[in-house]
Amino acid sequence: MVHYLIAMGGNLGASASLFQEALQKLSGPETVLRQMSQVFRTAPVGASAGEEFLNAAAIVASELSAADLLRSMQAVEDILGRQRAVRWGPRTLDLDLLLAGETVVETAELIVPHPALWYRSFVLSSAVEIAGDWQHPLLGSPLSALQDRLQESPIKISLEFCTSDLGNDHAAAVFVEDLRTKIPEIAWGGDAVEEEFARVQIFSASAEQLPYSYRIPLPRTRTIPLFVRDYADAMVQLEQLSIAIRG
Ligand code: PH2
Ligand code: MG
Ligand code: MG
Repeated sequence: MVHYLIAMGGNLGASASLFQEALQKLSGPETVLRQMSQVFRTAPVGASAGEEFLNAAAIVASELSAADLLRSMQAVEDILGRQRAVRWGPRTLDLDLLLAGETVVETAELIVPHPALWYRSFVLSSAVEIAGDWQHPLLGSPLSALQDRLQESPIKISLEFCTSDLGNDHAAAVFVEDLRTKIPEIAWGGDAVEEEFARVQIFSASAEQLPYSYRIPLPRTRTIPLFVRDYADAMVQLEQLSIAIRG
Protein backbone atom coordinates (compact mmCIF):
# COMPACT_ATOMS: atom_id res chain seq x y z
CA MET A 1 0.00 0.00 0.00
CA VAL A 2 1.47 3.33 -1.10
CA HIS A 3 0.18 6.83 -0.43
CA TYR A 4 0.17 8.82 -3.64
CA LEU A 5 -0.18 12.58 -4.06
CA ILE A 6 -2.06 13.59 -7.19
CA ALA A 7 -2.50 17.06 -8.73
CA MET A 8 -5.65 17.97 -10.60
CA GLY A 9 -6.04 20.90 -12.95
CA GLY A 10 -8.18 22.16 -15.76
CA ASN A 11 -9.57 25.29 -17.35
CA LEU A 12 -12.24 24.09 -19.75
CA GLY A 13 -15.39 23.31 -17.89
CA ALA A 14 -13.30 22.20 -14.93
CA SER A 15 -15.07 22.36 -11.62
CA ALA A 16 -14.91 20.93 -8.17
CA SER A 17 -17.45 18.34 -9.28
CA LEU A 18 -15.26 17.28 -12.22
CA PHE A 19 -12.36 16.72 -9.82
CA GLN A 20 -14.62 14.73 -7.52
CA GLU A 21 -15.86 12.67 -10.42
CA ALA A 22 -12.26 11.96 -11.44
CA LEU A 23 -11.41 10.76 -7.93
CA GLN A 24 -14.52 8.59 -7.85
CA LYS A 25 -13.48 6.95 -11.12
CA LEU A 26 -9.96 6.39 -9.81
CA SER A 27 -11.31 4.69 -6.70
CA GLY A 28 -11.80 0.97 -6.69
CA PRO A 29 -10.79 -2.21 -4.90
CA GLU A 30 -7.10 -1.22 -5.02
CA THR A 31 -7.36 2.55 -4.70
CA VAL A 32 -8.98 4.51 -1.87
CA LEU A 33 -9.34 8.29 -1.64
CA ARG A 34 -7.87 9.57 1.61
CA GLN A 35 -8.05 13.34 1.28
CA MET A 36 -8.80 16.11 -1.19
CA SER A 37 -7.71 19.74 -0.90
CA GLN A 38 -9.85 22.76 -1.57
CA VAL A 39 -10.16 23.84 -5.17
CA PHE A 40 -7.93 26.84 -5.95
CA ARG A 41 -8.42 29.37 -8.76
CA THR A 42 -5.01 30.00 -10.33
CA ALA A 43 -3.57 32.20 -13.08
CA PRO A 44 -2.88 30.26 -16.30
CA VAL A 45 0.78 29.45 -16.82
CA GLY A 46 1.98 28.93 -20.39
CA ALA A 47 1.58 31.05 -23.49
CA SER A 48 -1.38 29.07 -24.85
CA ALA A 49 -2.82 27.84 -21.57
CA GLY A 50 -5.99 29.94 -21.96
CA GLU A 51 -8.29 31.03 -19.15
CA GLU A 52 -7.95 30.85 -15.38
CA PHE A 53 -7.38 27.34 -14.04
CA LEU A 54 -8.83 25.40 -11.18
CA ASN A 55 -6.28 23.30 -9.29
CA ALA A 56 -6.59 20.84 -6.43
CA ALA A 57 -4.68 17.91 -4.96
CA ALA A 58 -5.64 14.55 -3.50
CA ILE A 59 -4.07 11.74 -1.53
CA VAL A 60 -4.99 8.20 -2.49
CA ALA A 61 -3.83 4.97 -0.88
CA SER A 62 -3.34 2.28 -3.49
CA GLU A 63 -2.07 -1.24 -4.02
CA LEU A 64 -1.23 -0.28 -7.60
CA SER A 65 2.31 0.46 -8.72
CA ALA A 66 3.01 4.07 -9.72
CA ALA A 67 3.01 2.99 -13.39
CA ASP A 68 -0.40 1.29 -13.05
CA LEU A 69 -1.89 4.18 -11.14
CA LEU A 70 -0.64 6.55 -13.86
CA ARG A 71 -2.35 4.40 -16.49
CA SER A 72 -5.64 4.54 -14.64
CA MET A 73 -5.25 8.32 -14.23
CA GLN A 74 -4.76 8.59 -17.99
CA ALA A 75 -7.87 6.48 -18.58
CA VAL A 76 -9.87 8.83 -16.33
CA GLU A 77 -8.48 11.87 -18.20
CA ASP A 78 -9.64 10.29 -21.45
CA ILE A 79 -13.14 9.52 -20.19
CA LEU A 80 -13.75 12.91 -18.61
CA GLY A 81 -11.93 14.93 -21.25
CA ARG A 82 -13.68 13.42 -24.20
CA GLN A 83 -16.71 15.73 -24.19
CA ARG A 84 -14.60 18.77 -25.04
CA ALA A 85 -11.47 17.41 -26.67
CA VAL A 86 -9.49 20.39 -27.99
CA ARG A 87 -6.15 19.16 -29.24
CA TRP A 88 -3.12 21.12 -28.03
CA GLY A 89 -5.46 23.64 -26.46
CA PRO A 90 -6.59 24.34 -22.92
CA ARG A 91 -7.20 21.32 -20.74
CA THR A 92 -10.47 19.88 -19.50
CA LEU A 93 -8.82 17.70 -16.89
CA ASP A 94 -5.15 17.12 -16.19
CA LEU A 95 -4.14 14.56 -13.58
CA ASP A 96 -0.47 14.51 -12.58
CA LEU A 97 1.24 12.11 -10.23
CA LEU A 98 3.30 14.29 -7.88
CA LEU A 99 4.63 11.89 -5.26
CA ALA A 100 4.57 8.15 -4.58
CA GLY A 101 5.40 8.15 -0.90
CA GLU A 102 9.15 8.72 -0.82
CA THR A 103 9.79 6.54 -3.86
CA VAL A 104 11.69 7.91 -6.83
CA VAL A 105 10.62 6.66 -10.27
CA GLU A 106 12.39 7.54 -13.49
CA THR A 107 11.19 5.72 -16.57
CA ALA A 108 10.37 6.90 -20.08
CA GLU A 109 6.66 7.05 -19.08
CA LEU A 110 6.85 8.51 -15.62
CA ILE A 111 9.02 10.70 -13.41
CA VAL A 112 8.18 10.88 -9.70
CA PRO A 113 8.58 13.26 -7.90
CA HIS A 114 6.99 15.31 -10.68
CA PRO A 115 9.91 17.43 -11.97
CA ALA A 116 8.01 20.72 -11.68
CA LEU A 117 6.48 20.02 -8.27
CA TRP A 118 8.99 22.07 -6.29
CA TYR A 119 8.63 25.36 -8.17
CA ARG A 120 5.01 25.62 -9.24
CA SER A 121 2.83 27.62 -6.90
CA PHE A 122 -0.33 26.41 -8.58
CA VAL A 123 0.67 22.85 -7.65
CA LEU A 124 2.18 23.53 -4.23
CA SER A 125 -0.70 25.55 -2.76
CA SER A 126 -3.13 22.65 -2.90
CA ALA A 127 -0.44 20.00 -2.28
CA VAL A 128 0.74 21.73 0.90
CA GLU A 129 -2.81 21.94 2.25
CA ILE A 130 -3.04 18.14 2.50
CA ALA A 131 0.60 16.97 2.35
CA GLY A 132 2.68 19.85 3.70
CA ASP A 133 4.73 17.48 5.86
CA TRP A 134 5.51 15.02 3.04
CA GLN A 135 9.21 14.94 2.21
CA HIS A 136 10.39 15.61 -1.32
CA PRO A 137 12.68 12.59 -1.61
CA LEU A 138 15.21 14.28 -3.90
CA LEU A 139 15.34 17.71 -2.31
CA GLY A 140 15.15 16.51 1.29
CA SER A 141 12.63 19.15 2.38
CA PRO A 142 8.96 18.94 3.26
CA LEU A 143 6.58 20.42 0.68
CA SER A 144 5.69 23.24 3.08
CA ALA A 145 9.36 24.36 3.10
CA LEU A 146 9.44 24.30 -0.69
CA GLN A 147 6.40 26.55 -0.73
CA ASP A 148 7.90 28.91 1.89
CA ARG A 149 10.97 29.19 -0.30
CA LEU A 150 8.77 30.57 -3.08
CA GLN A 151 7.52 33.37 -0.82
CA GLU A 152 11.01 34.83 -0.31
CA SER A 153 11.56 38.02 -2.22
CA PRO A 154 13.45 38.51 -4.39
CA ILE A 155 13.76 34.87 -5.27
CA LYS A 156 17.30 34.18 -6.51
CA ILE A 157 17.69 32.27 -9.71
CA SER A 158 20.79 32.00 -11.85
CA LEU A 159 20.85 31.62 -15.59
CA GLU A 160 23.19 29.31 -17.42
CA PHE A 161 23.54 29.77 -21.14
CA CYS A 162 24.22 26.35 -22.59
CA THR A 163 24.46 27.39 -26.19
CA SER A 164 26.54 29.69 -28.32
CA ASP A 165 23.81 29.93 -31.01
CA LEU A 166 22.13 32.68 -29.04
CA GLY A 167 24.95 35.18 -29.52
CA ASN A 168 27.82 36.58 -27.50
CA ASP A 169 28.30 37.54 -23.86
CA HIS A 170 27.22 41.11 -24.58
CA ALA A 171 23.87 39.93 -25.96
CA ALA A 172 23.43 37.74 -22.90
CA ALA A 173 24.23 40.64 -20.54
CA VAL A 174 21.71 42.90 -22.29
CA PHE A 175 19.16 40.12 -22.04
CA VAL A 176 19.74 39.66 -18.29
CA GLU A 177 19.41 43.44 -17.73
CA ASP A 178 16.14 43.43 -19.65
CA LEU A 179 14.92 40.50 -17.60
CA ARG A 180 15.75 42.29 -14.34
CA THR A 181 13.55 45.24 -15.24
CA LYS A 182 10.69 43.13 -16.59
CA ILE A 183 10.54 40.62 -13.74
CA PRO A 184 11.91 42.54 -10.73
CA GLU A 185 10.58 40.15 -8.10
CA ILE A 186 13.12 37.59 -9.24
CA ALA A 187 16.85 38.31 -8.99
CA TRP A 188 18.04 36.70 -12.18
CA GLY A 189 21.78 36.52 -12.54
CA GLY A 190 24.09 35.48 -15.31
CA ASP A 191 26.73 34.64 -12.77
CA ALA A 192 26.12 32.44 -9.77
CA VAL A 193 23.55 34.12 -7.57
CA GLU A 194 24.19 33.83 -3.84
CA GLU A 195 22.17 31.04 -2.25
CA GLU A 196 20.50 30.35 -5.51
CA PHE A 197 17.07 28.83 -5.49
CA ALA A 198 17.25 27.34 -8.93
CA ARG A 199 19.37 27.27 -12.01
CA VAL A 200 17.71 27.81 -15.36
CA GLN A 201 19.59 26.35 -18.29
CA ILE A 202 18.90 28.02 -21.59
CA PHE A 203 19.37 25.83 -24.63
CA SER A 204 18.96 26.78 -28.24
CA ALA A 205 15.84 25.04 -29.51
CA SER A 206 17.87 23.87 -32.49
CA ALA A 207 20.55 22.29 -30.32
CA GLU A 208 20.30 18.67 -29.36
CA GLN A 209 17.68 18.43 -26.65
CA LEU A 210 18.05 16.75 -23.32
CA PRO A 211 15.71 13.85 -22.78
CA TYR A 212 12.63 14.80 -20.76
CA SER A 213 13.86 12.50 -18.02
CA TYR A 214 16.86 14.64 -17.17
CA ARG A 215 18.58 13.68 -13.94
CA ILE A 216 18.68 16.01 -11.02
CA PRO A 217 22.43 15.73 -10.34
CA LEU A 218 22.56 16.57 -6.63
CA PRO A 219 19.85 16.63 -4.00
CA ARG A 220 19.79 20.40 -3.68
CA THR A 221 20.60 21.38 -7.25
CA ARG A 222 17.37 22.33 -8.93
CA THR A 223 17.76 22.82 -12.63
CA ILE A 224 15.13 23.94 -15.11
CA PRO A 225 16.04 23.42 -18.76
CA LEU A 226 14.44 25.78 -21.29
CA PHE A 227 14.72 25.39 -25.04
CA VAL A 228 14.48 28.75 -26.77
CA ARG A 229 14.65 30.04 -30.34
CA ASP A 230 16.21 33.39 -29.43
CA TYR A 231 16.34 35.90 -26.57
CA ALA A 232 12.83 37.15 -27.25
CA ASP A 233 11.57 33.60 -26.90
CA ALA A 234 13.69 33.15 -23.77
CA MET A 235 12.03 36.26 -22.29
CA VAL A 236 8.54 34.88 -22.97
CA GLN A 237 9.39 31.52 -21.46
CA LEU A 238 11.06 33.05 -18.42
CA GLU A 239 8.06 35.32 -17.80
CA GLN A 240 5.86 32.22 -17.83
CA LEU A 241 8.28 30.43 -15.55
CA SER A 242 8.21 33.35 -13.11
CA ILE A 243 4.40 33.17 -13.03
CA ALA A 244 4.66 29.44 -12.36
CA ILE A 245 7.09 30.12 -9.53
CA ARG A 246 5.41 33.13 -7.92
CA GLY A 247 1.85 32.04 -8.74
N1 PH2 B 1 -1.45 23.29 -16.24
C1 PH2 B 1 -0.86 23.40 -17.42
C2 PH2 B 1 -0.45 24.69 -17.98
N2 PH2 B 1 -0.72 25.79 -17.14
N3 PH2 B 1 -1.64 26.78 -15.23
C3 PH2 B 1 -2.26 26.67 -14.06
N4 PH2 B 1 -2.54 27.75 -13.35
N5 PH2 B 1 -2.66 25.46 -13.58
C4 PH2 B 1 -2.42 24.30 -14.27
O1 PH2 B 1 -2.79 23.20 -13.81
C5 PH2 B 1 -1.75 24.40 -15.51
C6 PH2 B 1 -1.37 25.67 -15.97
C7 PH2 B 1 -0.57 22.21 -18.20
O2 PH2 B 1 -0.74 21.05 -17.54
MG1 MG C 1 0.09 19.28 -15.58
MG1 MG D 1 -0.45 15.97 -17.10
